Amino acid sequence: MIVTDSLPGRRSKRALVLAGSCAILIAIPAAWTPRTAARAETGPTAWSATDVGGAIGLQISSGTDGQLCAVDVDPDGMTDLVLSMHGSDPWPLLRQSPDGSFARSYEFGPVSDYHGCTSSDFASVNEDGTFGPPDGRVDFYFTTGACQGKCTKPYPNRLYVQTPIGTYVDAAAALQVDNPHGRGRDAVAVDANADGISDIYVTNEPSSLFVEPNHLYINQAPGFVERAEPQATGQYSSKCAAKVTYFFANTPDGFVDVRASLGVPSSETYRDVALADVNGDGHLDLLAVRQTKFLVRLWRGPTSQYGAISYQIPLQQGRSLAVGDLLGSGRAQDVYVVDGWKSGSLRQATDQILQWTGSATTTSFAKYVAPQALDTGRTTAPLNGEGDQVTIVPNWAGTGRGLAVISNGLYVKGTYQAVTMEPVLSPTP
Ligand SMILES: [Ca+2]
Ligand SMILES: [Ca+2]
Ligand SMILES: [Ca+2]
Ligand SMILES: [Ca+2]
Repeated sequence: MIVTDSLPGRRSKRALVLAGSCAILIAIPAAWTPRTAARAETGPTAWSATDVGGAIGLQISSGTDGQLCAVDVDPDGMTDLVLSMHGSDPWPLLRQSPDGSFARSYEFGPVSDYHGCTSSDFASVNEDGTFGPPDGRVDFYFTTGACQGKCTKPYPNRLYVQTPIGTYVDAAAALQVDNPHGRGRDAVAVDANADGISDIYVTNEPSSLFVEPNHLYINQAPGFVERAEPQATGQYSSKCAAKVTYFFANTPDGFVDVRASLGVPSSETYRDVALADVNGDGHLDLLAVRQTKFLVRLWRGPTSQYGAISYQIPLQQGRSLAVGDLLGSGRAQDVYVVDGWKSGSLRQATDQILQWTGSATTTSFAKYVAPQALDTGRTTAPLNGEGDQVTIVPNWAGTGRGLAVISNGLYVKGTYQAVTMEPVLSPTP
């Protein structure tokens, strides 16, 4: 998953942490301000997880290997989606209506081996077709794989800059962020040099023919220049191959690996990771998905930090997690965990939704079972796809509750799910 602090209209802070294991890349602001909304004093006593994908236009079957984008493009206050189709189809822009349904309004082509998407205001399109500085309109950056690094054909990343009429023009080559032989994986929009303008950090998987490191592209508005980052770029691809997760802090001297100083053991590798204040004490906690477990490392002060596992549950084939406000408490502290398909099983393991129920001295979560993904028509396992990534759309349809959008087509096609937590009201006595 990707969390970015550099959405349009929100000035970024300088320091951030990046964590990576090939396809994991997150950025967080330096300063953390706890939200103050209170938990409802009264309310429903039970919740049910429901897949509403069919009703709202998201029940789409596709290969999905890659990170979708969730951002308000209009902007009308409702979060819109660019769905990952991997290399199956063009990636559609689906705009959210007030009733919570999504309608296709644009397609990002051509069909290519897209793996990642990140959004921010990177540039603008001038009347004469040249590119100018950021203009307040949301743009999109797509990373592209490169035939596993085994061919000489270029597979450029795309920087789709929004025009005043809501169409998009690819500026990647003109602004020098196309990286045509990089085996692109995840990317994140982040203001690395604290000038108020979104920059781009892109990760590349190692390949056999072209050895491309990761890149940090600094936005000159318009145009990008690469900033040399020995820690974060030159060595990163080989680290990715070694399946190591790093925590990079952005310092005046560049990115510095702060994993050890955070107390996180180097033996622990993550398939996905998030930093969120799940217990509401004002400090970010570390949540992670490994292949066989979901774990929480609550922040335990300046000396012990993330040094202890506070909570864990076993997984069959852990894939991804997202943190958001799924139950309408006013706090982004509910967790959706994607458990995927384990070889030998007929279907995916069941995803789980976790709600913090602990206190200042105890650590506990209420667990809710998520609906299974639909069968895809396959006659061999996995019948319902594999389980891939989860993204939480905040305040879906103005309900105050988030919508978990789950892709399931990692290596074989799967159907998107859109899971909402619905209150189960007790009958009046
Ligand atoms: Ca919108
Ligand atoms: Ca723009
Ligand atoms: Ca910048
Ligand atoms: Ca906390």
